Amino acid sequence: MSTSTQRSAHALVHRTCPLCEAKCGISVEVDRSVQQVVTIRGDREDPFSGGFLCPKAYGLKGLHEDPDRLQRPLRRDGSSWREIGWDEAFDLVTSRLQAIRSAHGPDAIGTYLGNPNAHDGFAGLYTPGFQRALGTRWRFSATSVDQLPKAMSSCLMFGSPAYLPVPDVDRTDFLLVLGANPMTSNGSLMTAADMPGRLEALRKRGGTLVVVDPRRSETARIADRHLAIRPGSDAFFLFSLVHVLFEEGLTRLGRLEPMTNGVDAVRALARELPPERTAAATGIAPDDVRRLARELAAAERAACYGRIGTCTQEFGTLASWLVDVVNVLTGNLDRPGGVMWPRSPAGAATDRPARRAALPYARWRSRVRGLPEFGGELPVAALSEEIDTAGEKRIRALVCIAGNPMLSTPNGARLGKALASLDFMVSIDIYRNETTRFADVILPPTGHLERGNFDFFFHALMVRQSVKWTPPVFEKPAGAMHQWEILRELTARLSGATTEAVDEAMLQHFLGAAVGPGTACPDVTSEEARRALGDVAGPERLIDLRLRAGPWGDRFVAAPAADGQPRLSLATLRAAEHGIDLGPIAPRLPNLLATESGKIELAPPLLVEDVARLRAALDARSAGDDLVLVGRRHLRSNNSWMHNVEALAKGPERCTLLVNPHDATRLGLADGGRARVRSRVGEVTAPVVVSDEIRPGVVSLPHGFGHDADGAQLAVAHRHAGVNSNLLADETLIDALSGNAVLNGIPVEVSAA
Ligand SMILES: Nc1nc2c(c(=O)[nH]1)N[C@H]1C(S)=C(S)[C@@H](COP(=O)(O)OP(=O)(O)OC[C@H]3O[C@@H](n4cnc5c(=O)[nH]c(N)nc54)[C@H](O)[C@@H]3O)O[C@H]1N2
Ligand SMILES: Nc1nc2c(c(=O)[nH]1)N[C@H]1C(S)=C(S)[C@@H](COP(=O)(O)OP(=O)(O)OC[C@H]3O[C@@H](n4cnc5c(=O)[nH]c(N)nc54)[C@H](O)[C@@H]3O)O[C@H]1N2
Ligand code: SF4
Ligand SMILES: [Mo]
Repeated sequence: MSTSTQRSAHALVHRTCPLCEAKCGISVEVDRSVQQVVTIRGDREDPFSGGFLCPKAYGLKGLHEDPDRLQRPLRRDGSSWREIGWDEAFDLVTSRLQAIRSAHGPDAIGTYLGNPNAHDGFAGLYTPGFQRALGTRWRFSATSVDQLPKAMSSCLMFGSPAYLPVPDVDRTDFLLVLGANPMTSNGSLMTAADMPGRLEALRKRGGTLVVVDPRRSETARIADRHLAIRPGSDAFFLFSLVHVLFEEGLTRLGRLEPMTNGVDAVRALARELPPERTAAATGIAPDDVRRLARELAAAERAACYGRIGTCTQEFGTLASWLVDVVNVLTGNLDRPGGVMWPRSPAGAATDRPARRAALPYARWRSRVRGLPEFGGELPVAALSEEIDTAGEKRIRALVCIAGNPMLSTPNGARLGKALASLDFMVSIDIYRNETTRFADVILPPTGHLERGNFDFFFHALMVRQSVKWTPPVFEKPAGAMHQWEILRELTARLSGATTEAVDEAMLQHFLGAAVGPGTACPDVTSEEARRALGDVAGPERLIDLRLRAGPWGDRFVAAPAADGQPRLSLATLRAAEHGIDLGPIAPRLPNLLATESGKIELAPPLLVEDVARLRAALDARSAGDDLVLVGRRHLRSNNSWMHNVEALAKGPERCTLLVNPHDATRLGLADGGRARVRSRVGEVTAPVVVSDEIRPGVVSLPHGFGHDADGAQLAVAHRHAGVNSNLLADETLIDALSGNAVLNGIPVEVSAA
């Protein structure tokens, strides 16, 4: 082939990275003649990311080329696997699930949804219908090892689990970060490409960054101040901060005042927890708390933000709530430079939410431990026991979609035995890994560059509003199926319908909410909308509909916008391949509030009651000097599943135990040696790194490793196996209110190995 024909097969396409929440624009150079990625760079013309990339984006090339990535359905027979056709796979899955359902009822089938579901917007459209077709209430997901406490506190305070306030990092003067490491994670529940650049800009404009974290994390290192808190004590710390705000007359709710209930109740609760009373439990000096309260109150615009460290702990819901209590009391909720609610271009056009009648909480409970449902899901810490505890109502089959609970959820050893005992398991996944090796059938969807995407979730969390359409980079390979097609097929078969009927029902449902009387498009009829949307079934037409009826939608009218604002439809997005800037976040209160009272509930009864549990723990916390385990993330790693890409996995060992020098001496551990870590439920051995970046009394081990399982097909990951930190996580340790697993602050014993 001559160089010119080689070049003519090259093309440059602009997309969004699907790997994490930052949603960076990527420019992918492809060689069409061989369907390969030549290179991946940051898209400098993307208005949201401006060219920023982290190293993981380049890993998309390795992911696309990975010979271990599954291309055909796999069927297990004992310990051997063979490829089967899609029809045979669907027949098998539906007949087995139906048989179990008719014999034992729909709740005999459990479902688990993992994190990548949130990054496949097309599939996400088809998941609720699939869940309805299964009819089970025994639904689990990564939510309850992640943001469940924040969803719950937001629901109680503002009326919806979707109302997650996002820090306005680009305009704030003071950012207080608890239990998050955005320099490495690139931000979470805060979609912000280039967090390093945004934090640097904050410092450059004279702003202040304070980080509260047991480890001097990559973010703490660039902060003005780092407060090395004892794990699991954020609720004490925040209560003391609130105490000082009241005590020194520093609260100023401003325009929030008339829309807020419960200020006095919070004042009364905080009265008992001055910083002097909580210092032993938190490890933070009273003067540091007082100074922080004064600075927060003095800042023109401040934002308080908490993430994984504040959620995955014993008082996760209280800590998540108190983060926003601080934002309200300092008048920083819903104002520029504080925390705000971005508008989603595919969301509701106006803020006229239905007031919440009943909380989506504890409407049913798990069978064995009685853990509460929230938002239609049960806490995943209960999954093993719901399978392995005898009883007519136990879970006998599991549908696992883009999830790796073996490495992501507590007590991996017990879960492994439970999964092995199931009557039937099916995984929808791109790998045969630590979890999917237990499945009877694995259904592999197309890879990340072979599918289109639209970021429903993350558009609603963007620190600056913007929108981008991501068509596939490569055509779907012959004989492959997208995840949305797999879910549509399963839905159809389980409900005895055709796939056409599944699509039609979805379209009607979406049309009902988008056009006609009482909607954002009152003068548009269903028929008119249908004509405009075209008759190609599938996700694209639904997204077009949502965009057109959304806040920036064209409302099915051809007239150009008079105000210079874009008028969105899928066609306008297709024409803007780098994405469209939709401006800074704007205030939305009081209209947004969906609480029964129509006000911000600063002291919801469920949370107030839970404070008794917190208070009861204070003395034990203050006395305890036991070692506890926390996690950490690495820039080149993505939870449990980007470890099979050599370009990312190579380099120094990452699955190491960080130990403070003081503890190392006490325990007889040497840097470079090995340590045995034991908890109530398990034991692992890991290489030791002695460093004062971790506070005394705390050791840190990343999660998502432990790739040495028999039956997995992960050649690269196997060479960098590491150990599964969730063999140590105890399924009985939960935030009692939400049921979220405790993954930070696990009591452990450490000794030299
Ligand atoms: N100890 C400890 N445990 C933790 C955490 C922690 O901080 N510490 N963090 C928790 C958090 S925040 C999360 S979100 C969870 C994550 O928990 P999970 O979602 O259960 O695990 P992931 O590691 O994200 O694994 C994703 C799975 O999806 C597959 N996959 C990847 N992309 C796709 C795709 O596009 N389609 C399909 N069908 N499959 C795909 C991968 O092969 C893998 O099997 O882990 C939690 N567990
Ligand atoms: N590179 C990379 N990026 C990722 C991921 C990844 O695996 N790798 N995962 C993605 C996912 S699914 C998520 S949810 C996000 C998570 O995003 P982040 O929450 O920003 O990420 P983490 O690194 O888990 O940060 C948690 C921090 O909390 C600290 N911590 C532990 N216990 C406590 C405590 O009790 N109190 C306080 N105040 N701090 C505590 C830990 O030391 C750690 O520094 O990252 C996303 N981005
Ligand atoms: S930070 Fe990295 S993984 Fe996340 S979207 Fe950007 S390039 Fe992708
Ligand atoms: Mo997560």
